[in-house]
Amino acid sequence: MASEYTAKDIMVLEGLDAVRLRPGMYIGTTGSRGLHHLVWEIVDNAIDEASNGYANEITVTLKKDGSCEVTDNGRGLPVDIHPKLGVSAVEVIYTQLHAGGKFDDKNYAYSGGLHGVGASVVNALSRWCTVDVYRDFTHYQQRFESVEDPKTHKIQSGKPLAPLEKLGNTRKRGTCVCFLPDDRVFDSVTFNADTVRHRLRELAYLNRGVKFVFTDEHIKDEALRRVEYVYQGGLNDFVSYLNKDKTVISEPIQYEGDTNGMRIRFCIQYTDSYTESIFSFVNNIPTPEGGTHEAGFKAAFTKAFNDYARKTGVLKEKDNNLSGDDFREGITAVLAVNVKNPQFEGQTKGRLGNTEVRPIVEKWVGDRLSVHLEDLKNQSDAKLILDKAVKAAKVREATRKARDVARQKNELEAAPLVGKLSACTGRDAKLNELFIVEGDSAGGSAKQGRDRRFQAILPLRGKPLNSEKKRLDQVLANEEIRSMITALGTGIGEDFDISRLKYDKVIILSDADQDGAHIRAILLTFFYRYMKPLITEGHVYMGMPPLYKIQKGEKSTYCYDDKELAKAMQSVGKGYTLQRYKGLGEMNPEQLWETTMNPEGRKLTQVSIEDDMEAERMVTILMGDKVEPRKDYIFAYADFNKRDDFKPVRQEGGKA
Ligand code: 28F
Repeated sequence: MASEYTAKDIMVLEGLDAVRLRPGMYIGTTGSRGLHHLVWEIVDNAIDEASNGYANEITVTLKKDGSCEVTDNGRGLPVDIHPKLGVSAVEVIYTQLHAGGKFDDKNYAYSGGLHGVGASVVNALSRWCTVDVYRDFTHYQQRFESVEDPKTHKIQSGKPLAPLEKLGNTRKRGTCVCFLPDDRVFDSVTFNADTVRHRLRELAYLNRGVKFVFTDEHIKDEALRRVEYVYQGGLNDFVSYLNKDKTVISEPIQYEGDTNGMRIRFCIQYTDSYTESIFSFVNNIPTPEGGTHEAGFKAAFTKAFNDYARKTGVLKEKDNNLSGDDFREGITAVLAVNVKNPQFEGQTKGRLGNTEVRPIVEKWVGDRLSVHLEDLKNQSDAKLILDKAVKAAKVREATRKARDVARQKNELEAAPLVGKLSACTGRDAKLNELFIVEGDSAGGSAKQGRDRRFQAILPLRGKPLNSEKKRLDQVLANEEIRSMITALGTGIGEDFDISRLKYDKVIILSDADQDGAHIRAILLTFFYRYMKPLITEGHVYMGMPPLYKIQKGEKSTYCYDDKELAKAMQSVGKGYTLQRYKGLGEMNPEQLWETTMNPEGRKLTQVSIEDDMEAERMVTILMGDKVEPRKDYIFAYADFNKRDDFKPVRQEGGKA
């Protein structure tokens, strides 16, 4: 039970101007991710209050004026005066960095926030911030502003306009924080409603029974403007949501508990698919790159099922163990752990590093799974999972040769496949780029137009196999896919080893038409299912060929979308010729180099997984074998011929 906090518990460390000076240090970037971190920080404080059992409803509202309001129905921030500082606890928490007592793990055992930098960062990076506290039948309020000193033009971040005020009586309980992000700090201060909505839904799954209410005041339609997420089933409901458009073949297995100062929860359920989907979290923070908690979970899982396979005679004394891959084929799993001082690693801080976590998770999960499999009532599912794993092992054996080629275990076998590849002369994987080009004619132009020192070309003849819902042997039987695997050099699935990647950038070049979009989707599905780190580590890009060329005399301008075309037509005036490119193949090597391959002027869109859960569902719906969900999705969301469905980022100058 949380003991009572009062102002004296708050450690006071430093002012807020340091935050505005180097915002990246506190919120990562001043781009969209950093902007939304402000929301997550306040929401996490509300969630801490809910996790400690004092609140059960959290609301997030995107206001018309661009501000974001977050409320909870908890005890309300403390309002007593800090003995040393002579100001209220509210003021200390919102004006002192690292205030908020979260650093000792007395009451706030697991703080989910931006690793505890506290709400004061939000205040420091906002034009204004208003805190309302409803506590002891009294409504308190304090407002903060980041104001520019007219003389020095220096901005004082997050200054209180007045001490905490009593505004009157109330029957409400809880805390309400409303802030307007500072456009002098952020590249854009426009919140993305889908980003907020998806994250709140995820938090509702991870915080069983807590109701999350999201309102976007920019939406007119009453029905779409407000949505509630509350799941009494917790991770069970999460797995059901992830499997909504899949064919499940077993009952969910769910356990949760506390051990060694950690909270561990997991839920697994099998589907008829051939790939695995595991989503792991630490203190509610997604860890798409896995880490020690996931490693422990997988190890426990493989051991428990191998032991069970031996006990039931499915595996004989002389048989080898089945591999983790085999047991995880078709699994959808959510693993959520809460730890006191998580260390996040990796490029996007998406991997848990704490070494002590692995053995604890491995033991705890292993104990529960082995008991679960022994339990008579679970026999049928256990047998079914075993049978699926044995089949997967057989398929894996059958593809050993092809997989070895994929892993380039024997260069000899790999050779013929590489025939299609026009390799580059450079050997520096940090510099090299692989263009995967749709069609032979475009492939030919790319080969001629490229800079062969660091640009390799792999032309694809027609559409590669859609790997979703295909067995590994079918995937590896496809020549296009095999040539890609061989060219990249990393191997796939369990064998995938990013350190063997031969290129820094893998650039997909396909036409700007439906077929091109379909090829992009097929390739991204393959990478997502069999080479996911290629995406999460930021190596996959989509090339953007121009749609039009405007020519007047000697001068020609390339336009990449309709907006650029309109601007170019305006500026070039009368007497121009306009060429619309139907496909890459219409450009000669020189043009293809200039417009699409030359690092100096090309436009590339880097592929990233903003929301792992949504990516999983999208791939399942758009590429899976169920037609209904796909049709519904397309009718609901597709806007045909909308070119700016992915925004190209202009490649910085200088060599790739
Ligand atoms: C909309 C955002 O921030 N809710 C919060 C509380 C409640 C207490 C608290 C918070 C001392 C220094 C830790 C109240 N009464 N929603 C929120 N609700 N913080 S933040 O205490 C602050 C502690 O930092 C609270 C008794 N004990 C704790």
